[in-house]
Amino acid sequence: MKTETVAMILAGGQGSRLGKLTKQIAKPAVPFGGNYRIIDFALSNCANSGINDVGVVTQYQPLILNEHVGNGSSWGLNRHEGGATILQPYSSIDGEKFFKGTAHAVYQNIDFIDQKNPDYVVILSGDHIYKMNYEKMLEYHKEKAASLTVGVMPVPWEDASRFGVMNTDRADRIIEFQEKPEKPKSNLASMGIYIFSWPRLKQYLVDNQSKNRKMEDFGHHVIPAYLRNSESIYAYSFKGYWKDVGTIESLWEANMEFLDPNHELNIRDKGWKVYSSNPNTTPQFLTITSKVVDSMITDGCYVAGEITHSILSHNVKVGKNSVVKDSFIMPNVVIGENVTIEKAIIGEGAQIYDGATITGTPGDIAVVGYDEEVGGYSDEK
Ligand code: ADQ
Ligand code: ADP
Repeated sequence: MKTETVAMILAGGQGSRLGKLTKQIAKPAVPFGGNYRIIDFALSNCANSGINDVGVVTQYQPLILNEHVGNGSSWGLNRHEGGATILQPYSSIDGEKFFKGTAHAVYQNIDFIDQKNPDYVVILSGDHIYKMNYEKMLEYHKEKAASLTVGVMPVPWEDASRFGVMNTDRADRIIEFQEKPEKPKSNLASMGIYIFSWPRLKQYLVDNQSKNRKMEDFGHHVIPAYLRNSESIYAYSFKGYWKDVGTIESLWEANMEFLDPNHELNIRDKGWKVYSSNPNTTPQFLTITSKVVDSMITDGCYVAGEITHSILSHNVKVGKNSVVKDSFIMPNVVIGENVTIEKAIIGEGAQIYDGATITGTPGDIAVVGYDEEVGGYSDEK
């Protein structure tokens, strides 16, 4: 069985910068936008781009992720051959339980990829919010006869050192690359989205492993090795919304942007649907005391309080005289009566008791962790 393209979604990250929100859950499984989890964007992009063979490489706290992704049928990924396959860290190759880095994670799954015998492998991160057609990038990869194509975007100079950055020639061939440099020479950033011609990548991963050369991370090792050997590496410019929701502030901001009906991350776009798998729950119920404006209220919610410019994920309860403003409430949260929540992210399953006040500022968003309980004291962080 021959597949032209296999996608590998790297979904192992702990997301340590999300603190309390990722203690029990891997970053790609973190809820987003009421109905979704972060990884839904990469999975939907694959489905919409006609890539039906998807490996999801897990590592840290994979339970919720496994449950959520299943066989990929929610994204339409099992309609054809393939579907989504969860790839767990295992110890067979070198006795190590955890994957070391992005390239090592792919190396450990060579058998999975080879079984599909693809020409190309698309490597993606499970923690980005964006809509992108990988098919167009693949066409570009073929046109350039590249052995690697990197998805790129300019970023503000002050952020450049958080990314892999590069310089290109006039034909967009990458001639210089620095992974998260202290002094960036460019603000053209790698999105961590790669298309590799598989036989060549496999050669690098296998040969170097046997020579004991480090080939653990794409940014630190693989791209520099490709450059040293004058492989043809091209930059593919992505124009559109793309966000690494790796910090509390960026996660909050992306949810607030998601609320904006005119935002370019238009969720009602019929031409590029974002799919998810959600529990089957009751319709939302808004009581006579409720007031809801400028907000997304998901199935299973019960609202008796006042919701302004906020997202309530499924099965959230908001009691009487409680006010929720400019906030993102994750699934299964119970908010009592006389509660004030403003500029906050409330983690999945949290309990907010009567009279509590949780308020943040745009630079310092208030956070309640997964399953955390908050009593009637203020400014819980
Ligand atoms: P980072 O995002 O910092 O930089 P990294 O943390 O290594 O790169 O992880 C990339 C993705 O792979 C994340 O989604 C992470 O969760 C996942 N991951 C990492 N190791 C894994 C493993 N062993 N098993 C499974 N999943 C794993 C990268 C590039 C930069 C680029 C940015 C863009 O290295 O050059 O600029 O992405 O965000
Ligand atoms: P942040 O974006 O907050 O820095 P990431 O999601 O990028 O967090 O993860 C940080 C790094 O830690 C990643 O390279 C990931 O592979 C690694 N990592 C995550 N979980 C574990 C774990 N359980 N054991 C070892 N390394 C891990």
